[in-house]
This record gives sequence, structure tokens and C-alpha cells, in this order.
Amino acid sequence: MSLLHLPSDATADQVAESLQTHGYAIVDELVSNEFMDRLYAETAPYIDATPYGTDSFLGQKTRRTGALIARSPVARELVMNPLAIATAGKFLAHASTFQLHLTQIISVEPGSPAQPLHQDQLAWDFFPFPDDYHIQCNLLWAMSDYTEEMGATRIVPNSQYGNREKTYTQADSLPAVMKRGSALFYTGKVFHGAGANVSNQIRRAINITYAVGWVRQEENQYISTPLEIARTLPEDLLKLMGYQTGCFALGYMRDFEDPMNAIREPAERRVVGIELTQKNAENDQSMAHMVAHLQRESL
Ligand SMILES: O=C(O)CCC(=O)C(=O)O
Ligand SMILES: [Fe+2]
Repeated sequence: MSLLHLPSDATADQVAESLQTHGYAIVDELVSNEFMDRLYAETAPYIDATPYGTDSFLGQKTRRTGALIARSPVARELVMNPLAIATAGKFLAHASTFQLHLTQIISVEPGSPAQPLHQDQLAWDFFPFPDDYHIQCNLLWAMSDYTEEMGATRIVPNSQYGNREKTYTQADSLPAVMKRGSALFYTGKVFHGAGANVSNQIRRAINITYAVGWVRQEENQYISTPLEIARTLPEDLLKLMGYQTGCFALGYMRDFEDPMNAIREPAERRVVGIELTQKNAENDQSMAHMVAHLQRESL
């Protein structure tokens, strides 16, 4: 048995459907080798300088290199990949907004044992999110080929619902074998983990994850990306990094201002508030969500 694959022209609907049903989707060769060459060229000095993990979860022969918005313009392109963004938008549409949760190159080096199987959503202090509330849409983009021997990420198919009492072993999991440039999409609920690397090559992936806008981000984007760099970035990327309210009022600055004011002081300060919310509802998903809620509650 092997995991399901979708072709590179798969639609966001297909990927979101597979996430909903199976907890994962592998999209083959979504970006080119040449793209991954450029990503590696930009990030190699940081990867080389990254220490190994300090425990068996992070991997004592695994390097995790972050701050990729600040460090790599090519990584920014991947964060904004149209299929990733459209899928996250659909899959997390029950929330007012979604945001970037982390950017991390994971280099699993030869001799690295398998990572314990886990659900990524446990990062929020082990809170038992209900089965029908998805909190994350995650991607691991293969920067090297992904073979079982090299430590391809292992997925426990269909493990995302009704599993509170269950424990899984490596034998329940299957390797996400894929070519360089392919993307493994997976939910915050599905059990998975890096495989053991029994080869003599490095297994490398870039983990880019998105979460609903009301939770704390795992990688602190405001500290990881210095303001001088943030000021050079496009607005859609900045919003995704957290320079927008996560839902009504969450994340405002100073006197109820839009956090984008920290990046670009506009002639007229943008503020957040219900009236403004109603005015902006047509072009802003977060605002539209809030207005619908206010109407339901007749506030
Ligand atoms: O590197 C991998 O294959 C998976 C890593 C992972 O699941 C994690 O660090 O949470
Ligand atoms: Fe994980």
C-alpha cells in the first residue's frame, strides 16, 4: 500500500477534499528543480550554521533552519504559492483569517532515527481541538528527493479523526515518497513524523505551515523578520505574517489601530472597529466574517 498522489495541476478543491478525508495530499512536482536550486543557494549558509536539535523530537541529527521570510526571497515565493494559499483559504475558511504559522528547513541527516509520530496541533499546549475544527494547513516541500531510506515523512493515513485514545506505531505509517519539488500537504490532526534516515544522503524539506488567525504563531514572525526587511515586503505577505487583525480586534496596536500602521504609517491611520468593519466587508474576509456574526447576534 502507498499514499495517494495528485498531479501538479490539482485544484485547491481537490487538495482540500483530500485533507478533509484522508488528512494529507501529496502533489507531485509542483515547483521545478531549478526553483529548489535557487532556494538552496539562498539558504545554504544558514543551514550550514544551524545546530542539531537538542532532543529526540527535534532530532539530534536534524537541523531546523528558520526565519526564512527574512533570509530568503525565494522562500517568500513558496509561502505565497498559489495552490498552497488557495488550499489553506478553503480548508480554514471557517475562521475569519488564516496566517503563516512557521517557516523551517528540516534537514534530516544520515543516521537520524525516526521522529516520534505526533499531531502538529499539539503545539497549542495539548488542547483537545474538536475533530470538526481544523486549525492548520501544513506543507512539507521536498527540497531533496524523498525516499523511504532517506527518511521521507511518514503519515498514518486516516488517523486524524476519533483518535483521542489511540496510539500509533511506525508500522501503522507509510512514507510520503516523492520527487524533489513535490509538496506534502497535511492537517494539524493527522499523525506523522520524519522517517529514519538509513541512507548516506540528506533528506531536506521546507516546512511552511498556515494556521487560523486567532492562535499564537509557532515561529514569531515579528521578531524573526526585522522591521527594515518587513518594510520592503508586499502587503499580502505582510498580512499573512500577522500584520492584520486575526479576527475583530485580535492583534491591534496602539489606539485600536491596524497593525499595518507599524510598517507603513499611512497619511490617515487605519483603525479597526465595527463601523469600519462594515465598510470593508466586501474586500476583506476577516471583516465579512465579523459582520455576518454581528448580524446573527444582532449586536
Ligand atoms: O521532517 C519531517 O518529515 C516532519 C517534521 C515534523 O513533523 C515536525 O517537526 O513537526
Ligand atoms: Fe510534525
